[in-house]
Amino acid sequence: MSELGLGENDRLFILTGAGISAESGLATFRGSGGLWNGYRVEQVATPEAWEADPELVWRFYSMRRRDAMAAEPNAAHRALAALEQKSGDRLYLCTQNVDDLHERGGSQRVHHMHGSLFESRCVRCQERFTDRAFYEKAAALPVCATCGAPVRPHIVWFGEIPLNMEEIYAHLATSTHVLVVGTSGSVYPAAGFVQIANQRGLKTIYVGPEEPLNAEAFDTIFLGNATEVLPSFLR
Ligand code: BV8
Ligand code: ZN
Repeated sequence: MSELGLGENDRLFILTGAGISAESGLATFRGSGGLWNGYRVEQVATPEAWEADPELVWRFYSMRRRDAMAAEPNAAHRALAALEQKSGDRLYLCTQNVDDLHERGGSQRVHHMHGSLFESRCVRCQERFTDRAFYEKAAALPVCATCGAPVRPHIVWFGEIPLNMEEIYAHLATSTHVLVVGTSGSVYPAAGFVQIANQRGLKTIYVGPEEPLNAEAFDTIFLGNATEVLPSFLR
């Protein structure tokens, strides 16, 4: 039985946020004083921002994609991958992050509820673009090779509906434990998952260096950096 208190038949729902990538050098949303190169994330991560200035939004995500490509996964990403190895399909990893460090840290199944920096879609015919070559040449605002319409980041902006919510709720309904790592609990519906877990009597655990806004909803809080705390769950 690890510090997580997982038994043989327990099922673990994991939610991660920007904090798990902080030690890989990727800025968090609120750690940077909520500003990205002078922009509030709510200003550039909205459909209105895209309508008003698609080039600015495309540049904002191209900068974040470059940062993500230059970053390396850390011991926290690798610990969750090792936990997946041990638990198989009894572990469901949902991330709010749009970087690919969980995958590069070894996790096989990752649900990006807010989309990914490495996926874009045509605003008209919805064609998806995921190959890296697309990004290398698409410095300026790309257009769809099929229909000529603009291509947008496949990212869930504020006011948009997170991806595969029914899949997330289904896993919350069948889990016995919820582990939340490195998220301030400031954005919904992600910040509300722990309340759903409480209503179902699940064991709820938080890991991070400071209490999240929804701290009162957790049974246990391990205060510390993810790279220090998560590997201890494997022992
Ligand atoms: C929706 C992709 C309907 C973009 C993101 C008023 C009240 C309540 C809600 C609302 C409201 N007005 C509007 C809303 C809804 C809104 C919302 O919640 N707004 C907030 C600002 C109030 N939500 C939405 O619009 C969502 N859609 O509601 O649709 C719906 C609802 C239910 C069901 C169906 C439909 C869509 C929101 C998605 C927006 N996109 N990301 C991009 O990346 O550019 S959000 C983005 O910010 C993240 O993905 C994440 O979700 C969120 C918060 O970021 P965090 O990951 O928590 O990072 P943060 O910096 O905040 O915190 C970092 C944490 O790490 C800290 O706690 C820190 O202590 C910790 N940390 C630091 N170092 C470490 C560490 N932890 C561990 N180790 C370390 N070393
Ligand atoms: Zn198209």
